[in-house]
Amino acid sequence: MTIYRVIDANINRAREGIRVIEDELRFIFEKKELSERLRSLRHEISRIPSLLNISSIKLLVSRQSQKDVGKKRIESKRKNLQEIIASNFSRVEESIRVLEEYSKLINSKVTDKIKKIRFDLYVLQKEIQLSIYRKELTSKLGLYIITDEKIAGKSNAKIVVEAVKGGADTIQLRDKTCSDKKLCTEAKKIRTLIPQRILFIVNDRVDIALAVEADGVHLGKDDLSITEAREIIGEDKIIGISCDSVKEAIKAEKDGADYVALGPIFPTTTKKDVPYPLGIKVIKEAKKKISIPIVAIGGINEKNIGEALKSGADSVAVISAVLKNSNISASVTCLKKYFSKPKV
Ligand code: TZP
Ligand code: MG
Repeated sequence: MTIYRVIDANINRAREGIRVIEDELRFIFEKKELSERLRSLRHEISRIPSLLNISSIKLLVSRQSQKDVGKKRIESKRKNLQEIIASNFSRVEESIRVLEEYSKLINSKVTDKIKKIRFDLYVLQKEIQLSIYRKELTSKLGLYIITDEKIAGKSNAKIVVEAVKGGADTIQLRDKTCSDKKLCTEAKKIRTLIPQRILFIVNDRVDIALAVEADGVHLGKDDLSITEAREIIGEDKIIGISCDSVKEAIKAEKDGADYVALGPIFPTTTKKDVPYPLGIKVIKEAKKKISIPIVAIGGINEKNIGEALKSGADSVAVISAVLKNSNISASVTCLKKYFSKPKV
């Protein structure tokens, strides 16, 4: 039957498309759970012919690749990894729709099962593409400067202007004493001072991060949970979380955090309610167990930043070593030298 040829082509197209996405998630983005969910959908697709009572031999017999009139069509170009995923999802969803339609001619009871696969794919596509979008954002965390008006003896806005000038990659607005009204006004102003290439994170306050269109929020132990914050802030924003052990970092990744701030690595006087310094070894241990970025924090300065980065920290967050210097911009530039140029 000629429709077997259509079924064979679309089963192959769907499985191959899923494999492309699966491998990108598995080997490039290291998203184990998402890649496994795709794998199980791929297996469901492989079972469609048998649900339609078509043997693999019959499908092979129907195959006529040599005389396929579409075989010489030129493949489209891809700009980046996200585009590879998007176009392969379209390809897979289209194939499933074709299978769905043709299954109506063979056994309409199977049609509903195929339709369910298509809807599972839509859900998974959204989750995968947004999670990769956030992964790409967090790959830019780099030198992470946190504001503190008391330590700097300057306004948050002034700190931000100098940090931007010095070459900060991420700026976090952290002010635990300000009123809501003032904090929101300040955050709005700061949003205008931070160019798009630099990440802007708001500490503690999911509502304010959302209101000022920051890139994300940073949570601690007394703040909303990751799940609660995600519901409010949405899937296109970063959620970072403070952790003081490898165990906490593993849990944070499972709960859906986009990065962890791990520390204090070295002695610090900036934050009082923190445990004894964890030392460099915690970065090495966490690196083996989690795949989201690790931001080393606590007592980082020019003398130890190199060691933190060499131990596997993807980013380094600094308060006093930068803000205590009257020339914030110069001290940011000095720390920035320890970050190698991004790999192309
Ligand atoms: N979380 C863990 S240590 C710390 C925070 C916010 C303070 C980091 O400040 P400093 O001055 O860079 O040690
Ligand atoms: Mg907090």
